Amino acid sequence: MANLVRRSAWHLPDRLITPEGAFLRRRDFLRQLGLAGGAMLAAPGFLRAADSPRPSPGAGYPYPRNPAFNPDLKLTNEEVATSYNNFYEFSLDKGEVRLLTGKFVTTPWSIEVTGLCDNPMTLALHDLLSQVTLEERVYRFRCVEAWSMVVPWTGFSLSKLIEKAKPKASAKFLRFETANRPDQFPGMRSPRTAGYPWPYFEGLRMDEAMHPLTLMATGIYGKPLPKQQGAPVRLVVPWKYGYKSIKSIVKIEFVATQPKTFWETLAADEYPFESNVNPKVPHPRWSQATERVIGTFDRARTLPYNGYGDLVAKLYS
Ligand SMILES: Nc1nc2c(c(=O)[nH]1)N[C@H]1C(S)=C(S)[C@@H](COP(=O)(O)O)O[C@H]1N2
Ligand SMILES: [Mo]
Repeated sequence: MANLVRRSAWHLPDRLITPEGAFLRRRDFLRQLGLAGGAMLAAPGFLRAADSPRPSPGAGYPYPRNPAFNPDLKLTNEEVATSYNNFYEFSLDKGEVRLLTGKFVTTPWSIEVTGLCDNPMTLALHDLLSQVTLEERVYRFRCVEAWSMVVPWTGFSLSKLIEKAKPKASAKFLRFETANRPDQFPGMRSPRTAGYPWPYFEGLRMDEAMHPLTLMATGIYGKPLPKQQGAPVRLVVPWKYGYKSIKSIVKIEFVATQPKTFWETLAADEYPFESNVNPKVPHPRWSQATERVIGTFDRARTLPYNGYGDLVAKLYS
């Protein structure tokens, strides 16, 4: 069984292959979620476990790793992952981003949850974090530019926050927004990018947002998120191209119709709303069949849904 999986679906360099143990633990996880056999549940089992209060954002690291999430994948070197960033509010140059974050203030921080819901709220991040349980998950992350990494995120399922807000039946999508701080984000003022449609915004369907894989991340490599990675809280949607994983979120709005996104506004034919990782659909200007695994000399085959098809393909059938 594991062999079959390796040969047919997981054409990755040896050390990126999910060993059998991890694969089986993952099946257990799917069963827990009720995803293995059929029905897609909105608020599955493990979410209920998430009730013990936790202290402020900086505290508690590292949080326990959830063994269901491919824990045996070889992690991208931390120094590599945290110095190679797409965060256009700072720079177009991935290596430069982290050097330009000096003025960015990430505490205190609050998130406004608004729109079509019965319980709109503006929550201080430390209050929100006292109401959820953080855990660590190792995810593959695939940028549309055909590079990828494997990193341990710390966070909680976005569904927990959505449930608190009590969305109305008319809420079919979520719209996310990054902080709007030209004084702290040099890319919002620099000639090449000042004209972009700031602040950065993204969107998900409600079922995508409720999916247990969809993570609100507050940490990486067992530490609070560094600024260049989207501190203090960002989205991670591992089966979609990286730009869907919006950083430094200040606002989440429930809306009835599909919202526009930052990248769609800039180039709709290149960055459509859905943007699921798909090796068979090339970007108009390059192939998506393979990816450069940063921090290594490997090129890996890109997997449909970035390897999460068993968990998410049903959303698109
Ligand atoms: N606010 C904001 N969020 C963003 C971006 C950005 O420029 N601004 N870039 C996106 C892109 S293209 C990618 S690949 C990921 C990169 O995340 P990382 O730097 O943590 O690897 O962030 C995404 N989220
Ligand atoms: Mo990206």
